Amino acid sequence: MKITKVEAIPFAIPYRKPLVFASGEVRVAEHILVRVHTDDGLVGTAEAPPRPFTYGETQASIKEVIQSIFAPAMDGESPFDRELIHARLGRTVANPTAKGAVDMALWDIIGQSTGVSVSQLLGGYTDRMRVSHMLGFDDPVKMADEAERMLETYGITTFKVKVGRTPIELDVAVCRAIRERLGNRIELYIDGNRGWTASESARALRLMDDLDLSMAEELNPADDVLGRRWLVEQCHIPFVADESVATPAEVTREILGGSATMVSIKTARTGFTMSQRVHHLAESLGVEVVMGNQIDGQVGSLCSAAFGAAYKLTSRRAGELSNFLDMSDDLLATPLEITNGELLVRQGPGLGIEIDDEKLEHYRQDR
Ligand code: MUC
Ligand code: MG
Repeated sequence: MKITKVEAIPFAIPYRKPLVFASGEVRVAEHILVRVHTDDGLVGTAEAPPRPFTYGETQASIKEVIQSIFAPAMDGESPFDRELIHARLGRTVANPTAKGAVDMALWDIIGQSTGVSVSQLLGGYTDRMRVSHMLGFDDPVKMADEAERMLETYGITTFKVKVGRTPIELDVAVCRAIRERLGNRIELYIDGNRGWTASESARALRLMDDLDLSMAEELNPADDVLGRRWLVEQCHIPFVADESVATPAEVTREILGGSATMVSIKTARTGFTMSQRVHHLAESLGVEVVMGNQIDGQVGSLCSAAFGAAYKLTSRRAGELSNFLDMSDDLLATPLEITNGELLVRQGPGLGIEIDDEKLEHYRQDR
Protein backbone atom coordinates (compact mmCIF):
# COMPACT_ATOMS: atom_id res chain seq x y z
CA MET A 1 0.00 0.00 0.00
CA LYS A 2 1.39 3.39 -1.00
CA ILE A 3 0.47 6.98 -0.18
CA THR A 4 -0.77 8.71 -3.34
CA LYS A 5 -2.13 12.07 -2.17
CA VAL A 6 -2.35 14.26 0.94
CA GLU A 7 -5.14 16.84 1.18
CA ALA A 8 -5.10 19.80 3.59
CA ILE A 9 -8.58 21.33 3.50
CA PRO A 10 -9.17 24.62 5.39
CA PHE A 11 -12.58 25.01 6.98
CA ALA A 12 -14.17 27.54 9.33
CA ILE A 13 -16.98 26.90 11.82
CA PRO A 14 -18.05 29.71 14.22
CA TYR A 15 -18.18 29.14 17.95
CA ARG A 16 -21.53 29.71 19.66
CA LYS A 17 -19.62 30.60 22.80
CA PRO A 18 -16.06 31.86 22.23
CA LEU A 19 -13.29 30.49 24.47
CA VAL A 20 -11.16 33.27 25.96
CA PHE A 21 -8.04 32.58 28.04
CA ALA A 22 -4.80 34.28 29.11
CA SER A 23 -2.83 33.72 25.89
CA GLY A 24 -5.60 34.21 23.32
CA GLU A 25 -9.17 33.52 22.27
CA VAL A 26 -11.04 31.39 19.74
CA ARG A 27 -14.23 32.68 18.08
CA VAL A 28 -14.12 30.64 14.87
CA ALA A 29 -12.66 27.14 14.50
CA GLU A 30 -10.37 27.82 11.52
CA HIS A 31 -8.96 24.32 11.23
CA ILE A 32 -7.48 22.04 8.57
CA LEU A 33 -8.96 18.66 7.67
CA VAL A 34 -6.14 16.32 6.66
CA ARG A 35 -6.83 13.40 4.34
CA VAL A 36 -4.13 10.91 3.36
CA HIS A 37 -5.06 8.79 0.31
CA THR A 38 -3.57 5.41 -0.65
CA ASP A 39 -3.39 3.42 -3.90
CA ASP A 40 -5.77 0.77 -2.53
CA GLY A 41 -8.52 3.35 -1.88
CA LEU A 42 -8.15 3.78 1.90
CA VAL A 43 -8.28 7.36 3.20
CA GLY A 44 -6.97 8.38 6.63
CA THR A 45 -8.54 11.47 8.23
CA ALA A 46 -7.55 13.84 11.05
CA GLU A 47 -7.98 17.46 12.10
CA ALA A 48 -5.35 20.16 12.74
CA PRO A 49 -6.45 23.05 15.02
CA PRO A 50 -3.90 25.90 14.61
CA ARG A 51 -3.07 27.88 17.74
CA PRO A 52 -0.96 30.83 16.56
CA PHE A 53 -0.51 32.23 20.08
CA THR A 54 0.83 28.90 21.37
CA TYR A 55 2.89 27.30 18.60
CA GLY A 56 3.03 29.98 15.88
CA GLU A 57 1.09 27.87 13.38
CA THR A 58 -1.83 29.35 11.43
CA GLN A 59 -4.44 27.76 9.18
CA ALA A 60 -2.48 29.05 6.17
CA SER A 61 0.90 27.82 7.48
CA ILE A 62 -0.45 24.32 8.24
CA LYS A 63 -1.99 24.00 4.77
CA GLU A 64 1.24 25.23 3.17
CA VAL A 65 3.68 23.04 5.12
CA ILE A 66 1.56 19.93 4.49
CA GLN A 67 1.09 20.61 0.78
CA SER A 68 4.58 21.87 -0.06
CA ILE A 69 6.86 19.94 2.28
CA PHE A 70 5.15 16.99 4.01
CA ALA A 71 3.09 15.61 1.09
CA PRO A 72 6.08 15.26 -1.28
CA ALA A 73 8.11 13.68 1.58
CA MET A 74 5.44 10.97 2.02
CA ASP A 75 4.55 10.36 -1.60
CA GLY A 76 4.87 6.69 -2.61
CA GLU A 77 5.74 5.52 0.94
CA SER A 78 3.79 2.95 2.96
CA PRO A 79 1.57 4.37 5.76
CA PHE A 80 3.00 1.58 7.95
CA ASP A 81 6.50 3.10 7.71
CA ARG A 82 5.82 5.77 10.28
CA GLU A 83 9.38 6.03 11.55
CA LEU A 84 10.65 6.76 8.05
CA ILE A 85 7.91 9.34 7.49
CA HIS A 86 8.57 10.97 10.89
CA ALA A 87 12.28 11.15 10.15
CA ARG A 88 11.46 13.04 6.94
CA LEU A 89 8.87 15.31 8.59
CA GLY A 90 11.33 15.90 11.44
CA ARG A 91 13.75 17.60 9.07
CA THR A 92 11.34 20.55 9.34
CA VAL A 93 11.48 22.02 12.85
CA ALA A 94 8.35 22.89 14.86
CA ASN A 95 4.93 22.71 13.05
CA PRO A 96 3.64 20.28 15.72
CA THR A 97 -0.04 20.50 14.79
CA ALA A 98 0.59 19.86 11.08
CA LYS A 99 2.80 16.84 11.94
CA GLY A 100 0.30 15.58 14.54
CA ALA A 101 -2.62 15.52 12.08
CA VAL A 102 -0.59 13.76 9.38
CA ASP A 103 0.50 11.13 11.92
CA MET A 104 -3.06 10.47 13.12
CA ALA A 105 -4.31 10.11 9.53
CA LEU A 106 -1.61 7.44 8.96
CA TRP A 107 -2.78 5.53 12.04
CA ASP A 108 -6.36 5.75 10.73
CA ILE A 109 -5.22 4.03 7.52
CA ILE A 110 -3.30 1.38 9.47
CA GLY A 111 -6.40 0.67 11.58
CA GLN A 112 -8.66 0.45 8.54
CA SER A 113 -6.29 -1.84 6.64
CA THR A 114 -5.83 -4.21 9.60
CA GLY A 115 -9.50 -4.10 10.60
CA VAL A 116 -8.65 -2.93 14.13
CA SER A 117 -9.62 0.28 15.97
CA VAL A 118 -6.73 2.71 16.50
CA SER A 119 -7.44 2.78 20.24
CA GLN A 120 -6.90 -1.00 20.36
CA LEU A 121 -3.81 -0.79 18.19
CA LEU A 122 -2.36 1.77 20.59
CA GLY A 123 -3.13 -0.13 23.77
CA GLY A 124 -6.80 -1.05 24.14
CA TYR A 125 -7.07 -0.38 27.88
CA THR A 126 -10.72 0.78 27.96
CA ASP A 127 -13.53 1.90 25.65
CA ARG A 128 -14.35 5.26 27.26
CA MET A 129 -13.04 8.42 28.82
CA ARG A 130 -14.43 10.53 31.62
CA VAL A 131 -14.78 14.10 30.37
CA SER A 132 -13.41 17.34 31.78
CA HIS A 133 -14.79 20.68 30.52
CA MET A 134 -12.71 23.85 30.08
CA LEU A 135 -14.33 27.09 31.24
CA GLY A 136 -13.08 30.26 29.48
CA PHE A 137 -12.92 33.75 30.99
CA ASP A 138 -16.15 35.36 32.14
CA ASP A 139 -17.50 36.70 35.40
CA PRO A 140 -17.87 34.39 38.41
CA VAL A 141 -21.66 33.94 38.19
CA LYS A 142 -21.65 33.18 34.45
CA MET A 143 -18.82 30.66 34.81
CA ALA A 144 -20.58 28.94 37.72
CA ASP A 145 -23.80 28.89 35.60
CA GLU A 146 -21.90 27.26 32.73
CA ALA A 147 -20.35 24.61 34.99
CA GLU A 148 -23.77 23.84 36.46
CA ARG A 149 -25.29 23.55 32.95
CA MET A 150 -22.53 21.14 31.90
CA LEU A 151 -23.10 19.04 35.02
CA GLU A 152 -26.88 18.94 34.56
CA THR A 153 -26.91 18.43 30.78
CA TYR A 154 -23.94 16.12 30.22
CA GLY A 155 -23.11 14.78 33.67
CA ILE A 156 -19.63 16.37 33.52
CA THR A 157 -18.10 16.57 36.99
CA THR A 158 -14.55 17.77 36.22
CA PHE A 159 -13.81 21.38 35.30
CA LYS A 160 -10.65 23.17 34.22
CA VAL A 161 -10.96 26.87 34.95
CA LYS A 162 -8.99 29.32 32.83
CA VAL A 163 -7.08 31.74 35.07
CA GLY A 164 -4.14 34.12 34.61
CA ARG A 165 -5.97 37.49 34.70
CA THR A 166 -4.93 40.39 36.88
CA PRO A 167 -5.98 41.38 39.42
CA ILE A 168 -5.80 37.74 40.47
CA GLU A 169 -8.81 38.22 42.79
CA LEU A 170 -11.20 37.89 39.82
CA ASP A 171 -10.03 34.37 38.97
CA VAL A 172 -9.98 33.45 42.66
CA ALA A 173 -13.61 34.63 42.88
CA VAL A 174 -14.52 32.48 39.84
CA CYS A 175 -13.06 29.32 41.39
CA ARG A 176 -14.74 30.10 44.71
CA ALA A 177 -18.12 30.69 42.99
CA ILE A 178 -17.92 27.35 41.15
CA ARG A 179 -16.89 25.43 44.25
CA GLU A 180 -19.63 27.07 46.33
CA ARG A 181 -22.26 26.37 43.65
CA LEU A 182 -21.39 22.72 42.99
CA GLY A 183 -19.70 21.68 46.25
CA ASN A 184 -17.82 18.40 46.42
CA ARG A 185 -19.74 16.93 43.47
CA ILE A 186 -17.00 18.23 41.19
CA GLU A 187 -13.24 18.18 40.62
CA LEU A 188 -11.74 21.61 39.94
CA TYR A 189 -8.34 22.59 38.50
CA ILE A 190 -6.83 25.68 36.93
CA ASP A 191 -4.86 26.63 33.79
CA GLY A 192 -3.06 30.00 33.63
CA ASN A 193 -1.71 29.82 30.05
CA ARG A 194 1.37 31.66 31.38
CA GLY A 195 -0.64 34.73 32.38
CA TRP A 196 0.72 35.26 35.88
CA THR A 197 4.20 35.78 37.27
CA ALA A 198 5.60 33.20 39.67
CA SER A 199 4.77 35.37 42.68
CA GLU A 200 1.24 36.13 41.46
CA SER A 201 0.73 32.40 40.93
CA ALA A 202 2.01 31.60 44.43
CA ARG A 203 -0.33 34.19 45.93
CA ALA A 204 -3.31 32.91 43.93
CA LEU A 205 -2.62 29.35 45.08
CA ARG A 206 -2.49 30.56 48.70
CA LEU A 207 -5.81 32.41 48.29
CA MET A 208 -7.40 29.24 46.85
CA ASP A 209 -5.88 26.85 49.36
CA ASP A 210 -9.31 25.94 50.78
CA LEU A 211 -10.89 25.18 47.35
CA ASP A 212 -9.45 21.67 46.95
CA LEU A 213 -7.93 22.30 43.51
CA SER A 214 -6.56 19.07 42.05
CA MET A 215 -4.00 20.49 39.57
CA ALA A 216 -2.42 23.77 38.44
CA GLU A 217 -1.33 24.15 34.80
CA GLU A 218 1.16 26.58 33.18
CA LEU A 219 0.43 29.39 35.64
CA ASN A 220 3.57 31.31 34.60
CA PRO A 221 6.04 31.05 31.69
CA ALA A 222 8.38 28.04 31.73
CA ASP A 223 11.04 30.43 30.39
CA ASP A 224 11.08 32.07 33.84
CA VAL A 225 13.34 29.18 34.74
CA LEU A 226 14.10 29.92 38.40
CA GLY A 227 10.68 31.47 39.06
CA ARG A 228 8.98 28.33 37.75
CA ARG A 229 11.12 26.03 39.91
CA TRP A 230 10.50 28.21 42.95
CA LEU A 231 6.76 28.03 42.30
CA VAL A 232 6.68 24.28 41.68
CA GLU A 233 8.66 23.60 44.88
CA GLN A 234 5.97 25.25 47.01
CA CYS A 235 2.98 23.95 45.00
CA HIS A 236 1.17 21.23 46.99
CA ILE A 237 -0.76 19.90 43.98
CA PRO A 238 0.55 18.52 40.66
CA PHE A 239 1.90 21.31 38.44
CA VAL A 240 0.96 20.45 34.84
CA ALA A 241 3.22 21.31 31.90
CA ASP A 242 1.14 21.93 28.77
CA GLU A 243 2.44 24.29 26.07
CA SER A 244 5.95 24.03 27.58
CA VAL A 245 6.08 20.32 26.60
CA ALA A 246 5.23 20.11 22.89
CA THR A 247 7.81 17.32 22.35
CA PRO A 248 9.01 14.27 24.33
CA ALA A 249 12.41 15.98 24.79
CA GLU A 250 10.71 19.00 26.37
CA VAL A 251 8.90 16.65 28.77
CA THR A 252 12.27 15.30 29.88
CA ARG A 253 13.70 18.80 30.29
CA GLU A 254 10.78 20.28 32.24
CA ILE A 255 10.23 17.30 34.54
CA LEU A 256 13.89 16.62 35.32
CA GLY A 257 14.53 20.36 35.65
CA GLY A 258 11.88 20.61 38.38
CA SER A 259 9.63 22.97 36.40
CA ALA A 260 6.62 20.64 36.36
CA THR A 261 5.38 17.51 38.08
CA MET A 262 2.74 16.39 35.58
CA VAL A 263 2.19 16.46 31.80
CA SER A 264 -0.69 17.32 29.48
CA ILE A 265 -0.83 15.08 26.40
CA LYS A 266 -2.47 16.67 23.36
CA THR A 267 -2.81 14.45 20.31
CA ALA A 268 -3.39 17.63 18.28
CA ARG A 269 0.29 18.52 18.75
CA THR A 270 1.98 15.12 19.20
CA GLY A 271 -0.27 12.92 17.06
CA PHE A 272 -0.37 9.30 18.20
CA THR A 273 3.27 8.35 17.60
CA MET A 274 4.83 11.18 19.66
CA SER A 275 2.00 11.03 22.23
CA GLN A 276 2.94 7.38 22.75
CA ARG A 277 6.50 8.47 23.48
CA VAL A 278 5.28 11.13 25.91
CA HIS A 279 3.06 8.54 27.60
CA HIS A 280 5.86 5.98 27.91
CA LEU A 281 8.25 8.65 29.19
CA ALA A 282 5.75 9.89 31.78
CA GLU A 283 5.11 6.32 32.92
CA SER A 284 8.83 5.64 33.19
CA LEU A 285 9.48 8.87 35.10
CA GLY A 286 6.52 8.27 37.41
CA VAL A 287 4.54 11.40 36.55
CA GLU A 288 0.82 11.62 35.99
CA VAL A 289 -0.75 12.80 32.74
CA VAL A 290 -3.99 14.47 31.66
CA MET A 291 -5.42 14.31 28.14
CA GLY A 292 -5.53 18.00 27.15
CA ASN A 293 -7.55 19.92 24.57
CA GLN A 294 -6.09 22.16 21.85
CA ILE A 295 -9.63 23.53 21.41
CA ASP A 296 -10.31 20.60 19.09
CA GLY A 297 -13.41 20.00 17.01
CA GLN A 298 -15.20 16.66 17.05
CA VAL A 299 -12.65 14.92 14.81
CA GLY A 300 -9.80 16.00 17.09
CA SER A 301 -11.74 15.12 20.25
CA LEU A 302 -12.48 11.66 18.87
CA CYS A 303 -8.72 11.18 18.25
CA SER A 304 -7.85 12.39 21.72
CA ALA A 305 -10.39 10.00 23.29
CA ALA A 306 -9.03 7.10 21.20
CA PHE A 307 -5.55 7.74 22.58
CA GLY A 308 -6.67 8.44 26.14
CA ALA A 309 -8.67 5.21 26.35
CA ALA A 310 -5.72 3.19 25.08
CA TYR A 311 -3.75 3.34 28.36
CA LYS A 312 -4.37 3.07 32.08
CA LEU A 313 -2.35 6.21 32.81
CA THR A 314 -4.16 8.42 30.26
CA SER A 315 -7.65 7.22 31.18
CA ARG A 316 -7.20 7.55 34.92
CA ARG A 317 -8.07 11.24 34.97
CA ALA A 318 -10.91 12.90 33.05
CA GLY A 319 -9.78 14.07 29.59
CA GLU A 320 -10.51 17.54 28.22
CA LEU A 321 -12.85 16.34 25.48
CA SER A 322 -15.91 18.57 25.48
CA ASN A 323 -15.09 21.98 24.03
CA PHE A 324 -16.59 21.02 20.67
CA LEU A 325 -19.89 21.59 22.52
CA ASP A 326 -19.19 25.33 22.25
CA MET A 327 -19.07 25.15 18.42
CA SER A 328 -22.14 25.97 16.32
CA ASP A 329 -21.68 22.88 14.12
CA ASP A 330 -19.10 20.24 13.15
CA LEU A 331 -18.08 17.85 10.37
CA LEU A 332 -18.77 14.34 11.69
CA ALA A 333 -21.65 12.46 10.02
CA THR A 334 -22.49 10.95 13.42
CA PRO A 335 -21.83 13.61 16.08
CA LEU A 336 -20.00 12.77 19.31
CA GLU A 337 -22.18 12.41 22.38
CA ILE A 338 -21.28 12.93 26.01
CA THR A 339 -23.54 11.09 28.42
CA ASN A 340 -23.15 10.59 32.15
CA GLY A 341 -19.92 12.58 31.88
CA GLU A 342 -18.34 10.02 29.54
CA LEU A 343 -17.34 9.84 25.88
CA LEU A 344 -17.25 6.41 24.23
CA VAL A 345 -14.43 5.55 21.84
CA ARG A 346 -15.57 4.65 18.32
CA GLN A 347 -15.32 0.92 17.70
CA GLY A 348 -14.50 -0.68 14.37
CA PRO A 349 -11.55 -0.31 12.02
CA GLY A 350 -9.39 2.83 12.20
CA LEU A 351 -10.64 5.92 13.98
CA GLY A 352 -14.28 5.67 12.86
CA ILE A 353 -14.26 9.15 11.33
CA GLU A 354 -16.98 9.63 8.75
CA ILE A 355 -17.18 13.17 7.39
CA ASP A 356 -20.52 14.70 6.40
CA ASP A 357 -19.71 15.76 2.83
CA GLU A 358 -22.42 18.42 2.70
CA LYS A 359 -21.12 20.05 5.84
CA LEU A 360 -17.55 19.96 4.60
CA GLU A 361 -18.68 21.54 1.34
CA HIS A 362 -20.49 24.24 3.30
CA TYR A 363 -17.64 25.11 5.68
CA ARG A 364 -14.55 24.56 3.53
CA GLN A 365 -12.78 27.74 2.47
CA ASP A 366 -10.86 26.67 -0.60
CA ARG A 367 -13.64 26.69 -3.19
C1 MUC B 1 -5.08 24.75 27.14
O1 MUC B 1 -5.05 23.76 27.86
O2 MUC B 1 -4.20 25.59 27.29
C2 MUC B 1 -5.52 27.03 24.98
C3 MUC B 1 -4.49 27.26 24.15
C4 MUC B 1 -4.10 26.02 23.59
O3 MUC B 1 -3.20 25.81 22.79
O4 MUC B 1 -4.87 25.04 24.12
C5 MUC B 1 -5.88 25.62 24.91
C6 MUC B 1 -6.20 24.92 26.15
MG1 MG C 1 -3.24 24.46 29.01
